[in-house]
Amino acid sequence: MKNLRNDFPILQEKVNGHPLIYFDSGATSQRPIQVIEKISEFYSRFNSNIHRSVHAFSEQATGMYEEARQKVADFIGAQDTSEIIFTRGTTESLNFVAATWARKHIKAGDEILVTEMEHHANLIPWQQVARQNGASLKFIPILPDGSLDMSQLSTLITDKTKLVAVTHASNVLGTHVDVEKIAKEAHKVGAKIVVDAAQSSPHQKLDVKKLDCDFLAFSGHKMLAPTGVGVLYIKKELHDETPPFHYGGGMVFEVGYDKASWQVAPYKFESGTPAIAQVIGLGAAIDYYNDKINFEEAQKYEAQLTAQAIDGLSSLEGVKILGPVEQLKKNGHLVTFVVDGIHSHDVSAYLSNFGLCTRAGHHCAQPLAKKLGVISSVRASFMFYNTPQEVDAFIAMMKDMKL
Ligand code: 7TS
Repeated sequence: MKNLRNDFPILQEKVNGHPLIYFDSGATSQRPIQVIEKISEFYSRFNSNIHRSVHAFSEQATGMYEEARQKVADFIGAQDTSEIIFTRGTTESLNFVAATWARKHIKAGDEILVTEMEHHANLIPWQQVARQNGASLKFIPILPDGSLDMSQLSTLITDKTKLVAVTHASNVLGTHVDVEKIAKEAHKVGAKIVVDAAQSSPHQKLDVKKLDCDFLAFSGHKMLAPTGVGVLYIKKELHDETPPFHYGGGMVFEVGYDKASWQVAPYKFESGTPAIAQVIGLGAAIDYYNDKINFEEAQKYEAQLTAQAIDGLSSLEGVKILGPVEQLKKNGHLVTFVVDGIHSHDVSAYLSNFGLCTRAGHHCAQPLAKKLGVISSVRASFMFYNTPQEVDAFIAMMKDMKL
């Protein structure tokens, strides 16, 4: 893993004379030079709009954009490129499903099931649908150790359940969710399942066929790609029953003054000029993963860093770790904690003085924070480009802070 650091120019930066230690990849990852150069090359040599003009540049840019779609489809095991819709990110992808399939198919009296540990992006859209369509929202509870209480699943999924929306990995607790099992239960009653893969896509091999999900969302920027691009996977069988999200140029087949008809997927679901360079940058990020990252090895390595951080933090008095510690040590990529008597913002600001980036706050999961009784916490999140030496430095800083 060590050599991979050289691919990330920002990791050479210094903060107050200290080497940058970037433990905030859960918020956004860093970008390798291969992705940075691909975007620069696109604007310098190939820039053009896509799917419109027939000149050579437009055709070239269209080819590059569609090539990225193929890369994403292969990367997540989709059966067809039409299942890959480019959005602005996870938040937009989840809002997309809420505003289209869910608004159309969820009726009064129906139930939507989510977990108690969702990011706001996978909670508020369903609150809105439930309110607007007269449905109710139910929750799979978490256990005291931060794992999901799967024993409740069969009673929570009923004939009224129309949609289950779950995170694949929690951005606060790091908990991994058995999506396959939930999908199986959901499908038994004819419900659809939406997966928020924002925190899993950078760290583990996704396989939409194996997960058997109906919709899956993730963001490019958390997995080495630019901001402004994300993915919504929509299972092919649902393309006809899912209405378009936005209307306008690019997604139409024929338009009259009084009505219009749509192209087939994926174009039906992408209107207006998309984030062309960012999509191509996402393609370059996937190339990077394919060329350089073995997911199993990377996950093991990140879990070792996580275990090292957990052990170090556990040895400090007054530090409490949130989340299922044993699971995190096996396959986690983050650790979230609180320090007795010191606000998480102060902890994070202290670490920042020494060049260490963590995230502090409620991590966009306020209901979870309230449930845990911990309104604000500090999160250190790791990526394959972090090192054991950085974790040692982190623990040493924490020790000094406590003195
Ligand atoms: N879902 C999960 C599980 C997330 O972690 C995030 C972002 C989102 C959805 C939203 O993704 P976006 O790309 O649309 O913003 N999570 C975080 C985080 O944990 N810290 O900063 C952003």
